[in-house]
Order: sequence, then structure tokens, then C-alpha cells
Amino acid sequence: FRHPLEHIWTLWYLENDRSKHWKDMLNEITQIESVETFWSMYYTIKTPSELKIGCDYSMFKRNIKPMWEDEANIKGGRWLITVAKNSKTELDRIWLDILLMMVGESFDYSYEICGAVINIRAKSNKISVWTANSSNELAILEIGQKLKMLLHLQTHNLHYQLHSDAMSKINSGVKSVYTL
Ligand code: M7G
Repeated sequence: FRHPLEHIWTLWYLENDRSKHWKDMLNEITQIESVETFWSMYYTIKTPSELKIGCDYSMFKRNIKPMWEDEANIKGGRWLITVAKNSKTELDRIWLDILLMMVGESFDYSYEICGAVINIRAKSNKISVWTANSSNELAILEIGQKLKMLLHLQTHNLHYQLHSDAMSKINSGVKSVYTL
């Protein structure tokens, strides 16, 4: 007995390997098309806080690759949430809540959502929600405000960054187009 989701999603896993190009470190893990496959995926894999430094998970709508160059992402950007290293339960909670908000189509502008990424890094962990069109200000702000409110992120700053800026960054940081 299956409860289908509005969209089919793909889970991706990236494991850092210095001998490989970035794109070759990305692995497609599974397709998620129902509530049941979502939870069986969730309880099968490690939680983000159990992953090694340098790893990522991504969950994107089917047919969108978790990379700037995909035609669905190329004109878009991301809401970036930085999560301190000392809060493993908060990291896992925010990630799960974002996945549930995506599969549950919780945004007014759900069609702008491409997917979400979590980066486990030495300095601080990062969770981001990728949207399709960086000129759709209404959608970006609605999505950002909903993330901030529903995820209880009052003490975090959310920054919206363009993928085009991330692609062309030299060494300096990527600027924020919006901050909430
Ligand atoms: P990151 O893993 O997003 O963040 O990017 P980090 O700096 O905290 O580790 C690390 C590097 O991975 C980038 O500088 C790029 O070389 C590569 N990379 C990351 N992403 C998301 C992409 C992408 O979408 N396309 C390409 N070509 N490279 C990427």
C-alpha cells in the first residue's frame, strides 16, 4: 500500500576522494516516490551527523542533478544555513525537517524548489535549499521565511547565494543576495 509523493526525488551521496573530479564523487543512491520509500531510505542510511568529514547528501527532484550546471539550477541559487559543529541533533533535525518540507510540498512556491544539500565539513556543516530562479524574489523570500520559521532558526542567519557566483568564485567568499 503506497502513498505516492507529488514528485519523485533522488537521493545522492558524495564521498570526498582527492584522486577524483568533483562530478565523479557524486553517486545516485535511490529514487523516492512514496512516503514508504522515504522512511525506508531514511532509516537505512546514516544520519548526517554520522558521516565523515567531506561527505554530502543531496535530495533533488528526479532529473535534476545536484550541480550548478544542471539546466534546472543554472539560473538559480541556494538558501544557506550554517550549523555549528557542536550540535549533532540539531544538524540531523534540520536536515530531516527540510526533506519532509520538500516531499510534503510545504512551500507556496514548491515549483521553484530543486532540492537540498548537506555538506559535512571540518569548519562548520552546511545545509542548503536550492531554488531554480534567482530573479523570482517573491518565491525566494517565501521559501527563506518559511525555512526560518518552521525550522526554528531564529538564531541562525540564512543567506541566499547565486550559483553563478559560486561557480566563478576565486578565493573570496560568495556574496549574499538576501539575508534573513
Ligand atoms: P562544496 O562541496 O559545495 O563546498 O564545494 P566546500 O567548499 O565547503 O567543500 C567544494 C568544491 O566542489 C567547489 O569549489 C567545486 O570545485 C566543487 N563543486 C561543488 N559543487 C556544488 C559543484 C557543482 O555544482 N559543480 C561543479 N562543477 N563543481 C562543484
